[in-house]
Amino acid sequence: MKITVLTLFPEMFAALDESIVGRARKSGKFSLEIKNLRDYTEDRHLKCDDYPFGGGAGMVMMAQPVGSAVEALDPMHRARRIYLSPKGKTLTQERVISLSEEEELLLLCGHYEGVDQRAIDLFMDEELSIGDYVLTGGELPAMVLVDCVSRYLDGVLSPESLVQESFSDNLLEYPQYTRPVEYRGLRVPEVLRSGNHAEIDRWRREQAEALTKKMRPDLLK
Ligand code: 9D3
Repeated sequence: MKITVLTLFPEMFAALDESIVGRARKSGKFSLEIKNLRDYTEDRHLKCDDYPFGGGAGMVMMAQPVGSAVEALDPMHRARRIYLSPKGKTLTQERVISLSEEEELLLLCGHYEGVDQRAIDLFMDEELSIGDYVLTGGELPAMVLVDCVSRYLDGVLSPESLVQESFSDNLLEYPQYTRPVEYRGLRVPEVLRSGNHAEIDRWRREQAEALTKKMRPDLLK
């Protein structure tokens, strides 16, 4: 997969050089190009935002840099073009999986009060939010999307991890422990050291059900 990101704050994306996503990129499992919208402005002073028509607080990102960037980077409209926006449909794991099957994604990050509606109408396919809370821009949501999608690309995670996830029945995960056996007086549950895998599976299932009932009863309905 190829993912292109359009943003006024490319340096924020350094987070995606690390950990599992960073490794997947370095080993060629997918490519990620972060493009600065400022490089596409035709304004003499490199301006990319302006005051809103009709008044109101804050600034609006101009249509021209967005349009020029999209036309330069995805001229044949091969990419699924997604605007990260608080008005979008909420991203779900189901949508993450379907997006991971696309060949190309182009992600537009708004900042300030958002992007001129004409750029969205003319150049975007879809709007996605990551949840009902207010952020300062679409950069963190774009990183969330890249992170979630990259887990489903071939060779990024072990197939076992994804299979286990799909068999987890919409339950929260059971508690995990590693060495040492005792930490500050708290011991690892004996069953996990018993070697009895039927017992271990049963214990984990019970823990997952109890935890889900307590913390996320909505998932059981
Ligand atoms: C005056 C109304 N504005 C402030 C409440 C609306 C507004 C504009 C731009 C609110 C937030 C933002 C910046 N957020 C995003 O670009 C964004 C976002 C989010 O804030 N929450 C969840 N998902 C997303 S995706 C993009």
